[in-house]
Amino acid sequence: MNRTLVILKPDAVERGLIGEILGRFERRGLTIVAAELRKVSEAVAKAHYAEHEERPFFADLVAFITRSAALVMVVEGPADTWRIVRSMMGTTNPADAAPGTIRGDFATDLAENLIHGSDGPDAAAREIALFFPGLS
Ligand code: 3AN
Repeated sequence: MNRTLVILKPDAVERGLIGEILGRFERRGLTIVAAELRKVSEAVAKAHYAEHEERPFFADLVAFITRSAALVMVVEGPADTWRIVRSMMGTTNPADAAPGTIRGDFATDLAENLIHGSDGPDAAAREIALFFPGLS
């Protein structure tokens, strides 16, 4: 089996979109193997977004992901789960996201774009270990 990390960001939780988004993953045939509604700490947020440390939007990114509870979860499928999730998310900028994708259906803003999904197998392993260190 193959796993990836998904975060329903604070805007998704605030807007009451958890059920809508989880339902899409379930209907697609993916399994939620771990999930927790939690306020992400600043330290974990900075580690998670370390690749963006030098970017001008880094401080805003950390402030956004830590502002209220997020639903952090591990999603499992038979293969290439990270790619399935990323295609369901839509492009980073919702202005380019196709209708039928999560961002294409529910987001308009580049910062408040509802969802994070690991962008490859290495990132998935690193991010699962960061957010769910006890998960076997
Ligand atoms: P994705 O979330 O699609 O994996 P990343 O990892 O490139 O995209 O970016 C992480 C987050 O940083 C995005 N979800 C978005 O909220 C924010 N972000 C990316 N690029 C920009 C930008 N040019 N200006 C503001 N925020 C950005």
